[in-house]
Amino acid sequence: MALTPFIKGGEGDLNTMGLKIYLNGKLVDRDKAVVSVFDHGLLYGDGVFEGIRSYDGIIFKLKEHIERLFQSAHTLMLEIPLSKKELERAVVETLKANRLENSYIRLVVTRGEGDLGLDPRKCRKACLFIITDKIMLYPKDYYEKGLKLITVPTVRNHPEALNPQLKTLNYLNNILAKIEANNSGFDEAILLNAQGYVTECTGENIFFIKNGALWTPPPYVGILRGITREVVMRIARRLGFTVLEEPFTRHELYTADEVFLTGTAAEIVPVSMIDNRLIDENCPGKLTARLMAEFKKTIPREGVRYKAKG
Ligand code: PXG
Repeated sequence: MALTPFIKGGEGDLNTMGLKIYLNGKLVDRDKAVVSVFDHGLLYGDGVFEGIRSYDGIIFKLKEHIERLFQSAHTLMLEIPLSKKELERAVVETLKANRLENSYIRLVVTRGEGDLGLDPRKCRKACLFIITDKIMLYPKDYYEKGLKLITVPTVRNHPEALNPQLKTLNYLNNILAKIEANNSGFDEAILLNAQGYVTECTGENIFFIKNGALWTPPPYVGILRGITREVVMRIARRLGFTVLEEPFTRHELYTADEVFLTGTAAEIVPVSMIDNRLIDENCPGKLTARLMAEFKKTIPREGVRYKAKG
């Protein structure tokens, strides 16, 4: 998890012991949802995942998340044991079993059980599980006052080493960056690539606004092609912004009019300060606030509908 969320109660079972987990075709109790210590997801981080959200009985951009999961798995030559349609149904079934209308959904596929060597050919069958839980919301303060970011020494993974476009179970690059931000007392980290260009934060994409144009780094600098990022770029174009996917350095961020981050859990969250440079004292800025409002409106329209209760 990138930023620090709060768990919202009031729905489902507050005691997570009642939670049902989808594990390899079955809905099992939380304490029965266990995987082998020989699973290569655990031994090597060999696997893929998605973090998804549902809002009032609509799974936001479910098809896009499933598509990205399949694309990450394709590059890793990891065979997902369900079709896209079956996976969609499994997500809905898990939400229904837990009677969750507003939920955080974690979809995980690991290489499965193998031996202690790293050769994936030893893993006969992938392991698939789905956790649905109460939604975790970020503190209201983040949206009203903005985040304080710091660029960290850890460099974003080089795309030719482990492409950040793959959402794999190996998140150590991001975790190191998060530790560095924590140690410095900042809310979140900005990772640069080896050439010094801005990439993204530990679990969010980054945008800035300057003279009415919206900028965000292109995927080739080394970022996850965020689904929220795509939605925000589309909304911005519709609102008449010039949207630029071009590499930029920290200087462009320091001198921006407004900066914000996007992600499934965070949605759109404004940034007030970067490396102790004040970005925007009226946080969120006018244009960020407009995008935040428009984003809220798109949520009910873009997803897979389900009935959690009854
Ligand atoms: N960059 C990185 C490195 C991410 O991990 C994003 C950008 C934003 O992508 P989406 O598609 O969400 O707009 C992410 C997403 C979690 C969690 O629980 C992480 C993400 C999303 C949801 C939950 O850690 N990261």
